[in-house]
Formats: sequence, structure tokens, C-alpha cells
Amino acid sequence: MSIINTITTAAIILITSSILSAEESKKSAPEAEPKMASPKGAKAYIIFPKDGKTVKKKFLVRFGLKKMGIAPAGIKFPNTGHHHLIIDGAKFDMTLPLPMSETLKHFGAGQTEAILELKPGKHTLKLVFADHLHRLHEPPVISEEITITVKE
Ligand SMILES: [Cu+2]
Repeated sequence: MSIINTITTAAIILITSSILSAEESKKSAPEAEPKMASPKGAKAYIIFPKDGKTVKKKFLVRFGLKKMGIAPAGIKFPNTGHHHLIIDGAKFDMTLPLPMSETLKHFGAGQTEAILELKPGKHTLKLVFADHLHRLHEPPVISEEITITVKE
């Protein structure tokens, strides 16, 4: 290999590795990506159960959405996202990706309903819609909170 060839090869390797490291830093800093916009009139709501209803221990919750579409978590597409269910007012930071817990459930496969099982008594439910990175849209799409009573 001539000296020029060696230098060229080295330069190509350098360029390639700097492109790769730029890609890497993009991946490790998703917060650098701007939040996804929600269209005017976008709305998340709980279709079922209705506010104030009494339900069985195991019951179906159906998620409603207006002016937007469902995409699985990780899939970036404008005007889409996936549902999250907030049970009993679980707290979360509106500026960060939503955490995952027993009272903050992600429906990242794109589900539009879920069977819940809750302890008897009063509970609240609220839907939060979020983007491919589990972040709220701009402006946020959050349903009204409903209160239900779970039977003994
Ligand atoms: Cu999520």
C-alpha cells in the first residue's frame, strides 16, 4: 500500500468514526429532540367506564382519542402517540419521559383498551397521551380524571 493510500484510508476511518459517534450521541440524548406537536382540538378521554360508575374488581377501560392516531412506542410519526393510564393520581413530571409503575401504565403496543383489576373502593383514572419517547405532546393531551367505585 502506498503512503497516499494509507493516509486516505486513515482519513476515511476518521470520518466514519466521527459520523458514528455523532449518531451515538443523538441516541443517548433523546431529550434534544423537540417534543411532538399535538394538533388543535386533540383530546384523550375515557369512553368506559363513565365517571361516577361502580364496576367489578376486574373491569374494562376503553381509551378514546380525537384528532390524533395511535402508534406503538418507539415509532415516530406526526400526530401520533400511545396511551398511558394514571391510577389514583400518580404523580409525574410533565417535562420528562413518563415513568412506568403499577399506577402509571404504558400501552406501548398501541392498545386502546385494557382490563384493570383494582382493590375495592374509590379510585381515579386519567389518560395521558404521549409520543414515541413517552413524552407529553406540545400542548399536552390529557383526559379529564374520572372517579369510579370498585365493588367488593
Ligand atoms: Cu409510554
